[in-house]
Amino acid sequence: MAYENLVVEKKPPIGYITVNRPKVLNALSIRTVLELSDAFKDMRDDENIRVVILTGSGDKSFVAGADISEFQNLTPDGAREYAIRGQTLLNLIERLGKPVIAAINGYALGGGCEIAMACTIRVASENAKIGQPEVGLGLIPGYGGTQRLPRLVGKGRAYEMILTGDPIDAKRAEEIGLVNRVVPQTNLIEECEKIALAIAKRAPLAVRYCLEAVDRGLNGSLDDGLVLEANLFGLVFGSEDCKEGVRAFLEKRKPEFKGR
Ligand code: CO8
Repeated sequence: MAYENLVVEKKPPIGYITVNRPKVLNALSIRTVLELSDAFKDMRDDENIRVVILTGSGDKSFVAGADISEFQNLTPDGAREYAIRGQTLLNLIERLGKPVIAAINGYALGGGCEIAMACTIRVASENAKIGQPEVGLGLIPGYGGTQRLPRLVGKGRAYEMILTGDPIDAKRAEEIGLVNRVVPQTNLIEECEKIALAIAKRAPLAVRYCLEAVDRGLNGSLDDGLVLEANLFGLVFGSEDCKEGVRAFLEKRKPEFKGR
């Protein structure tokens, strides 16, 4: 697929996806959502890519939300389709089988906050402003904000953000656990790359199973999550990488993982 609204780059082991609509602060049009789905599937299927970094172009905005200009003629049924299309993309990101790091380089509002929350790890630049402003448009969040935000920061804090619609700054986002860390904008991608490379050194299958255990575990009961963890723990013992990791430790050398 030729991308009009994205810049996609691969420097294995890292893949980079940049939403590139700076004139509208990287707002997500329908086409952008479709392009993102295609780009993420490509990253998922490329075994040389171990971690994906998602960001927005320019120094002002990560993603300023869904493209509001496309809302004008939406019917209720069309709006439902619109929300499902976005939710499908965010589920794809959350369950990619490899980590996705959101490099939040400015505004992450509405759908922008929601897409960042579907990522595995969030790093924000000092100028970031993050929020769910939908109530100010007479809407409610439609790309998973009412579900992922309370899971990340707790019900009370999520209510405050969703009901006032007011964005919070990067420092506050770090305080409440909405972002993992805040860094100067000039270092943002470099900091994300450091995290990505630290993960890329580890066993790919083990990383994948950790993602699955945490993600699926959080959506169910503790008991079910523990069963899943035990099953995946058993499964990973059948991998060559597990044998290699244990052998390398005992032989006091670095492991060479193959993703098998
Ligand atoms: N959609 C379309 N255009 C946008 C958006 C957006 N979300 N955000 C900014 N733009 C455009 C502006 O219209 C403006 O265009 P132009 O130059 O042609 O006038 C350009 O980007 C620059 O924006 P501003 O001049 O407004 O820049 P400021 O620095 O003054 O303000 C803000 C920056 C505060 C980010 C401001 O632009 C703003 O409030 N933007 C809207 C933020 C917002 O409300 N986002 C949530 C949208 S709703 C949503 O995401 C729901 C997702 C789920 C959808 C499911 C529904 C079915």
